[in-house]
Amino acid sequence: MDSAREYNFDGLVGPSHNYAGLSFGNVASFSNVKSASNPKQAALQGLAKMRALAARGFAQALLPPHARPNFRMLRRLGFSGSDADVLARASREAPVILACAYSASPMWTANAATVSPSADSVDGRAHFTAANLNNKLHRADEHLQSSRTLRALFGDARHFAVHDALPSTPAFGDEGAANHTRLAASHAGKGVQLFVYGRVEFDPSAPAPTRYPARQTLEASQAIARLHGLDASRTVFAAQNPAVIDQGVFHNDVIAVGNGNVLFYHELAFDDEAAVLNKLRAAMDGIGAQFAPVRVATREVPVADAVSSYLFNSQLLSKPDGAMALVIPHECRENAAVARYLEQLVGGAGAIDELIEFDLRQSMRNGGGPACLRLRVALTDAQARAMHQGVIMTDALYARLVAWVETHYRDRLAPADLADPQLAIECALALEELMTILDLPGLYDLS
Ligand code: SUG
Repeated sequence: MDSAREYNFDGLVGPSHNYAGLSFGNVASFSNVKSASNPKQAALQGLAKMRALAARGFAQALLPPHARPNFRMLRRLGFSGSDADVLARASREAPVILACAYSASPMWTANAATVSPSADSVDGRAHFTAANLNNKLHRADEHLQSSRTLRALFGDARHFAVHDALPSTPAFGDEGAANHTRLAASHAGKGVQLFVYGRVEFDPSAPAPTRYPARQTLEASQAIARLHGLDASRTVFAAQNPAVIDQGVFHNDVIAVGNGNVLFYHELAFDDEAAVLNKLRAAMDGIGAQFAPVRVATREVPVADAVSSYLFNSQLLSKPDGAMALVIPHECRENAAVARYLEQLVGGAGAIDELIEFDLRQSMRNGGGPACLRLRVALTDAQARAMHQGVIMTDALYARLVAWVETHYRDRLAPADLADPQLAIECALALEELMTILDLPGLYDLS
C-alpha cells in the first residue's frame, strides 16, 4: 500500500474580511455585526498558523481567496452599469447585499468541499464535491470558485475527481467537510466516513431545530456518499442533536472532531449518541481498527462554553510518534471550564498529549476557528506529487505571502468602507498578483 499523509489546506484570508452579521445561527457572527475588522491581521494570523504547523512537519497547503466583490451576484440581482455604478447603487439601496458580495467567507475552507480519499472510493481516486452552501446568500456562490480552484489543484483525472456542487435547493443543503469526519487506522488504509446532518428534507417527522437553521440535510450527505463511491459498510449517517443547533452549533465541527481512531465529541453532539457510537464501532471493527471515542460531558464543559471557546473546532493532528496534538484557539485558555478540561485531557493516558495554540481572533469573531479554516485532504505520495505544487506552504511561500498581505491589505475595514469603489480595485490588484505567486494563472474567471 502506498503511504499517505493528510494535507491541511487552509483558507488564505481575503482582503475584504469584514464583520457583517450575515450568518443567522452562528453566535459569533451575530454578536460582532458591524464592528470594524482588520483584514491584514486576519490574513497574517492565518498564515502564522500555516507556517507553524508546516514547520512542525505537518503537511500544509492553502486555498486562495475568491474574487470580491462578487459582481456576478450583484449583476444577477439587478445592479447594473459600470462596476462603480453597481457598487454605488448596491450600497445605497441594499447594503446587506453588498456585504454579502464582499464577504471573505471562503476563508473557512472546511466548507469548501467534502473530500474522500482514494482508499475509500470504489474507483481508487480521491473525490471532492464542492459544497453548495445554499443556506446563506453570502456563501451560495462559493462553490463556483471552489470547484474551479479544486480542478486547478487536482486536475489529474487519473488520481482525482472533482464534482460540481449538489443542486442549490433546500433538500440538498450541503456545508462540506464541516459536517464530515473520517476515522481510520491510518491515512493510507480504508476508513469510516461519518456524515452528520441537521435535517431530513423528505421526512418531516425527523428531528430538526426550531430556532436556528439546519444547514446540512441527510439527502445531501447521501448524494455525496454515492458520488464518492463509498462502501455502505464504512459509511455512517448521524443526526445532529437539534437542541445544540439551537444553541449555536451551526456545523458539527463546532461540537465534534475526529482523526485516526479518535472521535473527540461532546455528549450532546448527536441526536442518539449510543446509536452513533455503536455504528462507528462496528464499522471500525470491520476495518480492523480500534475505535477510541473521547467524550466530553456537560458537567465538564457546557455547550455554551464549547460554542464560545470553540473547543471542538480544534484540529486533531497525528504526530510522527503516534500521539495526537490538538490545535486550539486562544479562546480555549480564556474559558475556565475549557482550560481546566484541557489540562486534564493532555495530562491523561489518552492519545491527545499536546496542545498547540493560535491567536485566530479575527476569524473567531466571525465564528471560524482552527478547524473551520482548513480542508483536510489525505493524499498518497503519488497524489501529492500529482497535485499543483504552488500552494504547498514553505518558508519561501510564507515570506512572499506576508509581503503580499502587507502591500495589499487594509488594517481596518468598517461596514461603511464597503461602499468605497477603491476597495474593489485593491482586491482585484491583490488577486492578480496572487495568481502569479501561486503559479495559477487561470485561477479566476475574469470574464
Ligand atoms: O458560515 N461565518 C461562517 C463561519 C464558518 C465556520 N465554518 C465551520 N464551522 N466549518 C459561517 O457562518 C460570518 C460572515 C459575517 O457575518 O460577516 C460567516 O459567514
